[in-house]
Amino acid sequence: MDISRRGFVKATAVALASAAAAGTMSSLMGCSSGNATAGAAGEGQKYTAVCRFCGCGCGVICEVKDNKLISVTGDPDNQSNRGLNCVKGYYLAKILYGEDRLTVPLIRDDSSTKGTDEGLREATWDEALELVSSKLKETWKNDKNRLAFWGSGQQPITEGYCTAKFWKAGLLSNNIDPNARLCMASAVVGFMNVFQTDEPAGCYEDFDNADVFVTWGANMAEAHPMLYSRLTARKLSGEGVRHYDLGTIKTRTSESADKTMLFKPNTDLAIANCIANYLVQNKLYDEAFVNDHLQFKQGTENIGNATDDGYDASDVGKTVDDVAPITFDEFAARLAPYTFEYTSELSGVPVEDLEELAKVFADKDAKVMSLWTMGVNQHNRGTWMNHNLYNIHLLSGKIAKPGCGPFSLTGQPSACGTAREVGTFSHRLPADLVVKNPQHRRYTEAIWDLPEGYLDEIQKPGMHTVKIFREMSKGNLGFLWTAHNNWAQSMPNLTRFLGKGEDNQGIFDTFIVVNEVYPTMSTKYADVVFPVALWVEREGQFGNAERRSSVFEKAVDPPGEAKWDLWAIMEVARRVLDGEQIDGEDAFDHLFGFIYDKDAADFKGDDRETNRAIWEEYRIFSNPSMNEKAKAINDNADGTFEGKLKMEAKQLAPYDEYLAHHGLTWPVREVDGTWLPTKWRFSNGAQEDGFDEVGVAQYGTPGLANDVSFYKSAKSKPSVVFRPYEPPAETPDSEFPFYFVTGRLLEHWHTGTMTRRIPELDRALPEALLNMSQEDCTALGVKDGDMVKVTSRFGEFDIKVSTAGRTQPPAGTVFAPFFAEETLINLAVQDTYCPLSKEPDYKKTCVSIAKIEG
Ligand SMILES: Nc1nc2c(c(=O)[nH]1)N[C@H]1C(S)=C(S)[C@@H](COP(=O)(O)OP(=O)(O)OC[C@H]3O[C@@H](n4cnc5c(=O)[nH]c(N)nc54)[C@H](O)[C@@H]3O)O[C@H]1N2
Ligand SMILES: Nc1nc2c(c(=O)[nH]1)N[C@H]1C(S)=C(S)[C@@H](COP(=O)(O)OP(=O)(O)OC[C@H]3O[C@@H](n4cnc5c(=O)[nH]c(N)nc54)[C@H](O)[C@@H]3O)O[C@H]1N2
Ligand code: SF4
Ligand SMILES: [Mo]
Repeated sequence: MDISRRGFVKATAVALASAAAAGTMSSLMGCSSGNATAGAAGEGQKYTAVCRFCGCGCGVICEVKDNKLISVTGDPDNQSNRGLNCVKGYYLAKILYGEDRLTVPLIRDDSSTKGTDEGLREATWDEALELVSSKLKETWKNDKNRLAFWGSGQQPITEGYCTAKFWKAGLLSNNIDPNARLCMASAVVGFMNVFQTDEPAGCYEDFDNADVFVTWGANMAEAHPMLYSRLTARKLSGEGVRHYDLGTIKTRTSESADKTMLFKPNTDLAIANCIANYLVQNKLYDEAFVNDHLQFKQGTENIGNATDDGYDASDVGKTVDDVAPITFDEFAARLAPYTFEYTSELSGVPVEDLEELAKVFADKDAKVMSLWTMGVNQHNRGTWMNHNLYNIHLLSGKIAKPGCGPFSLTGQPSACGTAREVGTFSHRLPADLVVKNPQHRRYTEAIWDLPEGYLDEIQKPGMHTVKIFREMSKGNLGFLWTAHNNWAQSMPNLTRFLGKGEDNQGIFDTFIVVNEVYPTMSTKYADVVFPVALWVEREGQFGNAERRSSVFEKAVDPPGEAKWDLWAIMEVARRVLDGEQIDGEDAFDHLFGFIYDKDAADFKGDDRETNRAIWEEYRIFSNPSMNEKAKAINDNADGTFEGKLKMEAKQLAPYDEYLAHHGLTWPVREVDGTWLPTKWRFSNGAQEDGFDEVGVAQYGTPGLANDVSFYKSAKSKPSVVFRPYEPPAETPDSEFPFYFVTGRLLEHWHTGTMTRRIPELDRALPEALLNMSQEDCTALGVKDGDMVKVTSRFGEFDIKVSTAGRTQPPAGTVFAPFFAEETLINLAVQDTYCPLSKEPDYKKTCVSIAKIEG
C-alpha cells in the first residue's frame, strides 16, 4: 500500500490548510482553570469557549477588550482538540460583527409580504412578546396539533433542556423536533437498535492509535478538519497506517487516502454485507466475541420509499421497525449472496479492492476505525447502513478498544449534547428516555415534580421535522417557532412549502416566529423575528462527537436589544402559562421558578448561576441518587440489571467540573471525590499498554470476556441485524439522468449566514458551483462558467458549472453545496426519508441539466 509522492505532498498541504495549532502555549497560559482570567500578555480578558461550528467541538480561548472579541485561539487544555483549530475557528471572533446584526425585534403586519425583503418593521420586545404569546396561546387552546417548535443541534444544552421542558411539560406537546433530524437521526436509531444507548463507544484518541481508517461517505477534510488533521498526522507518523476512502464522489478527503473506492449510490449496503459475508464464510470473525456478546436479527424488507405523506401510516410504514431473532446460521445464509463478484458488479468497485478491504476487518491485529457522516445517514436506508457498519465491527470484535471502533461523526456542535441528550426530539425525554415508555414518563415526572400520570398525555411521539414542514405547506400548522436553524434554506424540497403557486399557500397561514442573529431566508417568512445573543454573548454548553460536554463562557454583551434565546423562551412561557396550574401551583413557577423571576421579567441569577441551576436539575436524569423519588423508580425499574442502569448511563458531573477541566466525556464517575471522564464506553478498563487507567470506563461487570460490557444491553446483548441492499429512492432515467449529491465545503457553515459575513471566508469561497465531470460537460455542451438549469421531480434552480471544484464527481453524478442563498439548491432536493429514522436523503436526487443560453 503506497501513496504516491504527489499524493503525499497534496495530503500534507490539505492537512496544513485545514487545521493547525493556533496560538502558542505560552500566550495561553493562565487559562487552564477554565475561568475567565486576565491575559498573560496583558492584552485582554480571556474566557474559555468551544467553537460555534462543527461537531469536532474544538476548545477555544476568547480574548476580550472593551467588550469586544479581539481574538480567538485554540485551547490547548481542551482534550478534544489540544489547541488545534481550522480556518473557521480562526475567524470565529468575526461572526459576531457582521454589519447587519439583528438588534431590534421585528414584526410583519401583512403576511402577504412573506418571501420578500419588505414587510418587517421594528417593534419593542414587549409588543413582539405579547403578539407571539397570544398567537401561541390561541393555537394551543384551540388545537394543540397545530403548533410546533423546530430546534437544533446548535442550541446550547441548558437552552435545549428548558425548551423541551416548556414544550413537553408546559404545553404537553411533542411537536418539537431539531434539525438533527436532517442529520443524525439515522445514527441515533442505529445506536438505539444495536446498543440500546446513543452515541459512540470511542473517543478522539482513537485517531492517534488506529492502524487503518475507513471513511464511508464522510468528507472529513472539509467537514471535520481538526479530526482530519489528526487522521493525516497519524498516517504520516505511524508505520504502515492506511486510509480507505469510500464514497460516491471524489472529495478533498480522497486526496490523502491510500485508496478511493467510488461506489454506486446505496451499494454501500452491499459492500458492508460483502465484508460480513467474507468474515462469516471464512470463519474469520471473532468467535469468542460473537458467542459472548451478540444476538442476531432480521427486519422488515422491501420497505419502499417514504416519498409521500401516506407512507408512515401505510401497511409497510407501520412495520419498518419490526425485527425478529434469527440464528447465526440463518444470518450467514442471508449474507451468502454478497460475494465479491456480485457486490463488485452491483457497486462498480473492483473485486480486488473489496477483497483488500474485507481482509482489513479479518486481520485480528489491525486496529480499524470506521468513520461516517451524512453519506450514510442522509440515505433512504440510512438506519440500515448504520446497522451494516456495526455488523462488521461487531463480528470482528473491533469496538471499544483504543484505536479501534465504529465512529459515527456528528455534524453540529451540540447534536449530541443537546438535540440527542436533553429530549428535543418529538419522541424523546431527557437522557435517552422516550415518551412512549411509562417507566420513563414516571421517572421524568419525579424529576420535574409533576403529579404521577401528568405526562401520559404525551405518550405518542409528535410530528417529525419533514412532517412539520409538509403539514405547514398544507395549511395544517397554526404556529411555528424556530431557533438556531435556517429552515427556508436547509430543508429539502423547499418547493413544497416556500409558497409559490396556488396550492402552496400554507406558509402564509402559519404564524412563524424566528429567533435569529442575522437576516436569513427564514426571517423573510417570519411574522416575528426575535433578535438574539450569538455564541459567547451568553454562557452555554455544547456536547461534541466524542461525548465531551464543554462550557463556553459569556465573554461579551449582545448588541443593541438582542437577548439570550432562553430569556425570550421564558418570557413567552410565562405569558402562555399564565393562569395555568400544576399541582395547585402556578405552572410557570412550578417548572421554571427555580431560575426565573416572573415579576422582574428576568433570571434570578447571572448567566453562570442560571446555567448551573439548570444543569444541576438536568443532571438528576443520569444521577438518580440525587432525587429520592427518581432513585426509587430507577431502582425498581424492571428490577433487572438492565433496567437499573437505564437512567445512569450518561452520568454527568457538577457544572463547575466542566469549567475546571475544559470539558469532560460522559459517563463521568465520582471516585473518592474526583470526577473521572470516560474515554471508551463499554470497556471494562483493562486497556493495552500505554493507556491511562484513569479515565477509562469501569462501567459494566468486570470479568466478562474480552474486557467489554455492553452495560445497557447486558440482558439482551447488542444486535447484529441483517439488512439487505435495496436501491435508492430514485435512479437515473432518460428524463432525469444524473445523481445530484449535495453537501458542504470547508469555509462555509451550512446556509452561510455567519461565515459569508466574514470577508476572508467569503472571498475564499464566494459562490456555489455545480461540480461536474469533463465527460458530462462535453456531452451536454457546457464548459466552466456556463449557467445551467438543474431540474428534478421536486423543483429547479440555476447554477454555474465548474469542472475544477474540490469535489470530482464521476460521470453521471454532480455535486453542489448549499451555503448560498442565491443558489437555492434545496428547491430541487427530494424530501424522501429513511422510513426508520425519518431523515431525508439529500445525497441522490435525480436531476436533468440544461444549459441556459445567453
Ligand atoms: N465546513 C463545514 N463543516 C461542517 C459543516 C458545514 O456546514 N461546513 N456542517 C457540519 C454538519 S451539521 C454535518 S452533518 C457534517 C457533514 O459532513 P459530511 O457528511 O462529511 O459532508 P457532506 O458534504 O454532507 O457529505 C459528503 C459525503 O457524502 C458521501 N455520499 C454521497 N452519497 C453517498 C451514499 O450513497 N453512501 C455513502 N456512504 N456516502 C455517500 C460523499 O461520498 C461525501 O463523502 O459536516 C459538519 N461540518
Ligand atoms: N442540500 C442539503 N441540505 C442540507 C444538508 C445537506 O447535506 N444538503 N444537510 C442538512 C444538515 S446535516 C443540517 S445539520 C442542516 C443545518 O441546517 P440549519 O441548521 O437550518 O442551517 P444553519 O445555517 O446552521 O442555521 C443556523 C442559524 O442559526 C443562527 N444562529 C447563530 N447563533 C444563534 C443563536 O445563538 N441563536 C439563534 N436563535 N440563532 C442563531 C445562524 O445565523 C443561522 O442562520 O442542513 C441540512 N440541509
Ligand atoms: S469548525 Fe470544527 S474543526 Fe474547525 S475549529 Fe470549529 S470545531 Fe474545530
Ligand atoms: Mo448536520
